[in-house]
Amino acid sequence: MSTQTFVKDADWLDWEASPSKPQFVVPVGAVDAHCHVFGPGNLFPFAPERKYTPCDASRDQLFALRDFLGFEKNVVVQATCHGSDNSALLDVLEYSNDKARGVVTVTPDVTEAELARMHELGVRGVRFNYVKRLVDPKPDEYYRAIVDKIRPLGWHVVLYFEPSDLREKGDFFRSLNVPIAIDHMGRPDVSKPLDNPDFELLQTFMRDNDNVWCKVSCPDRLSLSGAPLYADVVPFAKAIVEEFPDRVLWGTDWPHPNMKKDVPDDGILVDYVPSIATTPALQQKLLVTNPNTLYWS
Ligand code: 0GY
Repeated sequence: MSTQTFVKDADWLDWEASPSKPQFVVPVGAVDAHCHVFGPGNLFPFAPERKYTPCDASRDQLFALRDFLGFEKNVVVQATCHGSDNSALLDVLEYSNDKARGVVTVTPDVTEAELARMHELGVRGVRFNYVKRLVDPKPDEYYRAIVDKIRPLGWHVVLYFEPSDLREKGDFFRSLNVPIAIDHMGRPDVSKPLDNPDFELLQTFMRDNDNVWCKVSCPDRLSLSGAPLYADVVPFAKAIVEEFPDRVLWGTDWPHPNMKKDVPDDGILVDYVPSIATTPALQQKLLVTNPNTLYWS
């Protein structure tokens, strides 16, 4: 066991320890398809190359939140503060009783044996992060080498990018030729009209590529109007849910890294779901059918 201790960033905002109980009752079998764990740092040290040092957010705290919100399962996505050391995430999978799947970060020198072990534990994807405040960009060949290694396992790529990245890298993303899941709708600027060219590019990308999925998550990161309604994000997320009902995913994003003003209440985030998936049929696809198709079949 590591005995290293970490001091969170001076401006770090801790996750909300007492979220409200959602009024929206999620359907049976619902999956929180985007969340993270942080450490605990003394067990699973943060990466030397990290760009932020968070508070701890453990496996058991994640499971407690899952149960409190009424979800059945989690998809845990590797957070950049852990670099390519996926130990904390794999520990969640190992103790989840098959109720968690994972999306890891690996380097091109990852071995077949390492990937096979991860698959066995429940990993189904790798994450490529293009957000420059979180990671230093890598050349296309770096990512392509990883894709060549994960393709035989049937995994997908989770992409976290901003609108300018889709403009620059869209052709490269298309050429990867594996399923793609986009984090947080590619971070649209919701102060712009719905029919702005950047958001239209995202929609076109999804229309042209039926292996592209989209997480309609993180209104808290995108909204200027704020909680509890996140009204300015609703039209964007709703448009994606209604046009691509079979390729949308949703997650809390707990423990909400790098929030600078306030941290969302996870119960209120769950209550946001019916405003973007407005019928029981859409809610069933978003929260149950789609994540089970991508992660448990
Ligand atoms: C998110 C968003 C953020 C952070 C990370 O891996 C990460 O560090 O994804 C962010 O700061 O926007 O999905 O958690």
